[in-house]
Amino acid sequence: MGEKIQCSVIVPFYEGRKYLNDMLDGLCEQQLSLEVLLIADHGEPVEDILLDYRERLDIRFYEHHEQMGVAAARNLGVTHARGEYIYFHDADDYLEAGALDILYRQAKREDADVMAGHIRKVRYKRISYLAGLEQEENAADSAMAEPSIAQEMERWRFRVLHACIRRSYYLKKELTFDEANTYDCDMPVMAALLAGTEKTGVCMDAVYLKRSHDDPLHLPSLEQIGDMQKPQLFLTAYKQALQAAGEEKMVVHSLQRCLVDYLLSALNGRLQNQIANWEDSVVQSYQEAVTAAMESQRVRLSAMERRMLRAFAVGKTKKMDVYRKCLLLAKRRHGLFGSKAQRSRLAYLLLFKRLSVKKNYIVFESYLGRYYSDSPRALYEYIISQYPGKYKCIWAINEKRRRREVAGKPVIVKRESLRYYYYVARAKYWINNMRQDVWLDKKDGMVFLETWHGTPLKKLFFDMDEVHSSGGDYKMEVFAQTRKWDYLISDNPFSTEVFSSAFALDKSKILEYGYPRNDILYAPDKQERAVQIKECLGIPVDKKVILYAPTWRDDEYYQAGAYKFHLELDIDRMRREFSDEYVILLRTHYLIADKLELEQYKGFAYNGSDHGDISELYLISDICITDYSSVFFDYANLRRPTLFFVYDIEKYRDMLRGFYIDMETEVPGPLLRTNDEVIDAIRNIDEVMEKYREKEQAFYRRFCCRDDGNASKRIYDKVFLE
Ligand code: C2G
Repeated sequence: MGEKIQCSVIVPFYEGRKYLNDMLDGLCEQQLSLEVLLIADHGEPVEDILLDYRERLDIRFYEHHEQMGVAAARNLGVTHARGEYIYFHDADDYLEAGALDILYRQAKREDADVMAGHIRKVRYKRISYLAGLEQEENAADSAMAEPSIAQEMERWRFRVLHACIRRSYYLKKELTFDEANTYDCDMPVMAALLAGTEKTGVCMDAVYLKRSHDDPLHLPSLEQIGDMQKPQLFLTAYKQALQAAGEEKMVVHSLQRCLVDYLLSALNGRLQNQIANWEDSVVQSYQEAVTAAMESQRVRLSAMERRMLRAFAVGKTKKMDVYRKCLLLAKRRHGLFGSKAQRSRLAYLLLFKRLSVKKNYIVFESYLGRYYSDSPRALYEYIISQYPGKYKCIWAINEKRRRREVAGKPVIVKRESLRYYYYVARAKYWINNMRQDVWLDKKDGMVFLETWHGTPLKKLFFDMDEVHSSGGDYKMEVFAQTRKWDYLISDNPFSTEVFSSAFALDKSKILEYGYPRNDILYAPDKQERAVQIKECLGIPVDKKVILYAPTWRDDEYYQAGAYKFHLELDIDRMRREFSDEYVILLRTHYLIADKLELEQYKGFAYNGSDHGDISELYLISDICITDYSSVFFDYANLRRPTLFFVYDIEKYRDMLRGFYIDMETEVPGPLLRTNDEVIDAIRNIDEVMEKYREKEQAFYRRFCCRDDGNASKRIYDKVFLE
């Protein structure tokens, strides 16, 4: 390649192989002549990934033979760079198509020594970003007026990322990144670059996507690492940067703003290293630095922030704490005061938590209090029948009308009410099938039994590539919640493996004892029960039942916890074809907010969505149609035919979730994409059964091996008697 290199892209790499393709794909979509200097910092191997790009990119690969950090990697990159401009890129981020071209052209047009582009935060992989899944989140950001370079620097703490820096200018300034500073080596370099020239600019059209890591446990970004050295290193970098900025006021003020923001985050507990844990000498250095910064009137603060920082600067810790709490409460207003539930929470935090634990109290909860159902119900019914009067049982049931479904005479409370919080604060045992309320604290002596609610097909929590239905802190929230679990129930060896990775949970906590909710499927009187259930639902006893029980879709929702449902199954045709022999029983997932309109199919289509326990619906069904719901693992206990209506499998599997098993080859029934195929399969259900016999047998052996009708007993004995 004889042509002039316009830009040298310097990329340090340590770990996070899974992000590299996005970064390299982004670079492939730039037109300018560039060289990519990838400096491996003795972490995961990457050569195999680079091979695929050799044709399209001029990649130069360098290695450190021991881990030396980002600063050293960048310094090495600069010594090998030959381009007119140098450009620093992180290995886990990526570029919009043409972003670097735009940035470079603007730098040339303005004859800039430093031309910075626009950095946006992003949570998703490049394919999802390009498909527009984060557009809304970025809309506000795009509406922002063109900032000055100083503002852009404050926003990103003087990062050197995503800026075209004239190489001759960089070399003339004889800059190096401080290799002793693992976390904050950017600030002094950028400050020196900006202070030394007037030829700087910002180009908002050139967009760089900075990935927020949603799994700080397995793959933390540098920012997410909780190292005690960080505050000291930040301050060192700040002082170096101030020195480099010299008399350049704009740069000095922006640096001071960065210091104040850093300190506010530490004081408010948003940093990994909260200020309460800092050493005295470090606190003292910050007191001096912030006093100097506050003297400059350019740092804009709210009155409360200013008071808090002043109190900090003169060491008035108590006063500072009062201001800090006021600021926090003002922010958390919605968390603690607003509604009834929030006031109950406050009572929990301030009062109930101080009360002693009652050894015979058990709190039960299923699907956030929406149903009296599932494994908590099965365990409860086992306990009250085998140990009547031994325990005081409390059920969280939200709707009054559901209370009459509950067997025995438990205390019934509404979830998140005052009484709910009173009982969860006092009960020794909690039995829940979902993640518990994030506010709940576990005291010594309390026992949390998590039953969970299904063998997983779709990827869960720490195994999810990216989370579409929740915010960026989701995985860490899950991590904190699951630390409180003493036992987690698993239905089979497969679930045990998956749960230990998906919840990052030690296997010693997992009870692979089978599902209490499936005990009913082995009950000696299940035939009689089936007749009663049919009668209760108004289904003619002589009709066979097709159950349709699909799951929810992460990207189709109204708000958190309320999802949309679109009925793709052609009920009209089903009625025409099968109403002589069958009825259809529809059951939406508990997260679905939409109500089914079945009036026009009276006598053929029945709505089972409101029925507490789906296991009772399994009992009366002759065929089950589902999709990606864990329903089919439980239904397999009955050894009856299952059909999979998977009209959107590509989207569900590839974009939203990913699966643990291969649906094409491992499930016990056919994958059907159209209504024609569904109707055909029902018409020929015996042949379908025959065709899938071997798969069904293997599936049953693999996933139903622990269920035998006695799971409740096994679990009770372990948790309550041992
Ligand atoms: N369920 C139901 N009705 C449906 C679908 C599901 O009552 N139409 C119940 C079943 O008991 C099922 C459970 O809810 O086992 C979980 O539903 P999934 O569709 O599997 O979805 P999700 O709630 O996301 O749980 O490990 C399991 C996973 O966590 C999935």
